[in-house]
Amino acid sequence: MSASVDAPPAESSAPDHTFLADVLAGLSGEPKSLPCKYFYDGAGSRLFERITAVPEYYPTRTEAAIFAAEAERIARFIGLEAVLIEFGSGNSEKSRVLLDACEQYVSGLAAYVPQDISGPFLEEVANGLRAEYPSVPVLPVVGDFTQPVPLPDLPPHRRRVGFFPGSTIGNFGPTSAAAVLRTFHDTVGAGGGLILGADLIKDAATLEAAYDDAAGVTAAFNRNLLVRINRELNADFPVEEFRHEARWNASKSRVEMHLVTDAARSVTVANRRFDFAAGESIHTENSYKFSRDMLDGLAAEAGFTVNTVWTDPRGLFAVAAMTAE
Ligand code: AVJ
Repeated sequence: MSASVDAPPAESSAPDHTFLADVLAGLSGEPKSLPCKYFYDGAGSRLFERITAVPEYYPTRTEAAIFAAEAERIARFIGLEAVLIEFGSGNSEKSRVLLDACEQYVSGLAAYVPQDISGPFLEEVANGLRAEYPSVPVLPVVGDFTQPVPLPDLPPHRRRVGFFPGSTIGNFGPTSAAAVLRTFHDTVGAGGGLILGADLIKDAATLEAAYDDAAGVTAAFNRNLLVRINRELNADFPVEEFRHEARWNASKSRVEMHLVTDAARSVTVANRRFDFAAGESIHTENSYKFSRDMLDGLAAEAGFTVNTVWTDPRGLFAVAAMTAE
């Protein structure tokens, strides 16, 4: 996926794109940008965990509340003895509520397939789940969810249901988001399902506060990308001179995160010089927000039909259940 207005370099995942090449390309662009997938080094992952606990960042806790409130209906959508495939499973925390619900309401799953890029961590998580859910075969797959991944030997003739929570889909522009869902469609096959967590459009103040919390955790998360570039790519960003900014871009339906330098300066990355004008920004992330119509459209583009959209009483966040045609 290449750079364009809808699909910023934030999404590039081609194997030949190294961290260095992506950073040099992003800083050479006009406007300057950096890929948001590089936020998640050790410190970045810990900062993201802390973001999910700040009062302004509603998505994580709201989605969890929807899963809890709708557990039975979600389990019935997954169906009898299905294979549940989580894309970008991390610690599989969000799947536990679905594993519990499937056990309680639909006599369990035929298998749970967590897919993640980190192999060693995935094995550790899988072992924990096997101990906790002895009746569920846990079949981890190492891979990047933007690429089709060969699945392990799955129980045959079972409905496959994908699980993509957390509004991770919001990091992709419209074209790439449809491509990601199309990849999921190919994995679950016709008659399969997808449970997608997506953040909803709302007032600008709520959206901007969620990405610029008063405690400064999101600011630290954003700046940590420069800390990482300094450390790993021999760069000299004066990190504290880059101001965190969160902007709701209504026409593109996304919250943008930027790092802004108020003064003109030059920065060196791996012996290459990049000049910043006063007030210039580095665009570090897009977080797209959806309406019900946008979810229907996105699903349709990828060959899915939306069955149900569950939301919270305030209508902040959506969990969509869709079926692959
Ligand atoms: C992990 C992509 C869902 O966009 O809300 C949180 C990342 N960035 N605060 C989001 C994020 C700043 C988050 N996602």
